[in-house]
Amino acid sequence: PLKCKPSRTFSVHASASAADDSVVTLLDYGAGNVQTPEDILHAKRLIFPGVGAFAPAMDVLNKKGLAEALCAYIQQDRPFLGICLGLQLLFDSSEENGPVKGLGLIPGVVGRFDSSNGCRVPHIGWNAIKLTKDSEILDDIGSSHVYFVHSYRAIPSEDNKEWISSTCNYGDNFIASVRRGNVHAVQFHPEKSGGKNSLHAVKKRDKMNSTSYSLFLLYHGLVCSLYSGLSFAEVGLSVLRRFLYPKSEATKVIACLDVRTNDNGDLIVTKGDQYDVREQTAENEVRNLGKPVDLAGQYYKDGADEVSFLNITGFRDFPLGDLPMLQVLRYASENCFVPLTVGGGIRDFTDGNGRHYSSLEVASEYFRSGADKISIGSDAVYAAEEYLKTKVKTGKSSLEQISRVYGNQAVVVSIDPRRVYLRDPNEVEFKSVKVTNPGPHGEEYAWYQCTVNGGREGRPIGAYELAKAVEELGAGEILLNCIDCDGQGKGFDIDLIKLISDAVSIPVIASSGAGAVEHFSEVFSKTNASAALAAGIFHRKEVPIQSVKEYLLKEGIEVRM
Ligand code: 1PR
Repeated sequence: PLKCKPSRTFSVHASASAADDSVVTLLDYGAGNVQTPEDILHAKRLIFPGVGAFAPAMDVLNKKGLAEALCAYIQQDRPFLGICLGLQLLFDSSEENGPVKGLGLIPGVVGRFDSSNGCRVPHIGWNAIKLTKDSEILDDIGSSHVYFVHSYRAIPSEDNKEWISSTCNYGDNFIASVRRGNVHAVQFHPEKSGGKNSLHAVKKRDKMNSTSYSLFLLYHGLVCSLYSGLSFAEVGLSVLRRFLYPKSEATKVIACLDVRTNDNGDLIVTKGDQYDVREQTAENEVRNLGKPVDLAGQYYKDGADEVSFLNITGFRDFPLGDLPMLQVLRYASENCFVPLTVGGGIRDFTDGNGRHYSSLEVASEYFRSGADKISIGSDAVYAAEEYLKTKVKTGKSSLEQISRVYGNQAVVVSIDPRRVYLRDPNEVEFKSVKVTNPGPHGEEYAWYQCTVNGGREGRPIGAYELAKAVEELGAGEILLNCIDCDGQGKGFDIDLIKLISDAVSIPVIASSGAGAVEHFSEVFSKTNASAALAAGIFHRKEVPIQSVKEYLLKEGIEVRM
């Protein structure tokens, strides 16, 4: 239900009427939505996902009179579930672009994670939580890890301790959830925390008929239905485990779908060799490896921690004209309860009729269609070049605008570098590394030249310089490809990934070249990558995601099983 297109009110049962207690109101204050304070005051139960950054969210809530209505609703102890920013807004204030005043219902200041203690910020990943009191809605979490994506967090204190129902450790011990009476809020994303799910599983487990099932939903405040279908014994064990052994962060395995239209006009998943996606046949057709929605659903079931869609011809097509891609996202998000990232073509655009679309509008449409994060390629390269040249942050680049409105945790920068060998590191002004495997003429060094337009054009900037610049401009994560390794199955470019993951304090996703389970453990043990992404081996069913995770676990690397 949480993946419904943002709506005012919807029902968990097709037959429910507005007077029915099973009607859930989803508070969506953004995107020109027309919600009013009355919608809140008349809600039977309210879910508040809270999207974007703290300041713009509070601004809208105040301007529309929603803040007052929300406070009244919560103070009356009516059923409420806040998610992520929907938790943070309950506190006194936030340091995000602030200080900014919050709803003031829970004492405390929402502050930024401290990256100086070695943790990457934003915090994007799967962590175990420690229950501190009966939270009712957390007792059914089937997985021992839940998904977080945030740069700011609230800290437990004497003043707010009566609210806290669970905490999590990520450098700091922070508040993972709060509960008082019927009011619940979670910092993590239950709707993205996978688990065996789902409504059906819960229903089956408790042998409920429709009526008692509906009561169950009401009683448990809706969200627990998003969690696993484990037996009570398993649930009990998992709860006990979390009390006793809260774990650290799990590494992530990401499945990537390179999507484009083939010569017949069908949207397909393709996969290139060093970015060349055409078959070496007389027809030279685009390699077709399946349908995007089907594959995404499959990878979710197989245990992928995230799924990425890259619209690889987005640089030349206008994404808002590419309705099938938006539809793919909508359908995929109905069946994938892990985070979805989408990239390709995110930039300002003027169409044939002279109508201008900002990159923010493009990104907003992707978010509305079900994306949790957007990924910017070419446009981030231009923004970084400009920034390095002028040393001025104009605030106008797509990267800056989108991260300002949606928060930097929602903005990934995808880098497409190509290795350029050097005999002497002083031959170029860009950062180079001593490579593990010398070049074709015995060169011992290389720099990594950034490219745009799907690797078609090299730019005068290195991956190292780009990564540092985009971090300063507001990127929350880096997707680090390598054209030389793409589709080769010989392993990730460890030299490159080490260079970049040591240079920035935001999370880095290692990509390109995975061919065996050992390649995943190698990248996690030799570099500071937070996640590893693969495409070809999953599409060709050479290595199942489950085997990758089992191998990592065997090697002592924490994963979400
Ligand atoms: O420049 O903002 O429009 O974004 C375009 C996006 O499309 C970028 O993220 C860019 O990486 C991607 N892209 C463009 N052309 C291609 C291509 O392959 N011809 N795909 C492309 C990039 C690389 C990875 C791939 C990994 C893992 N593909 O996404 O999935 O290399 O593959 P492997 O495990 O099989 O080795 P913009």
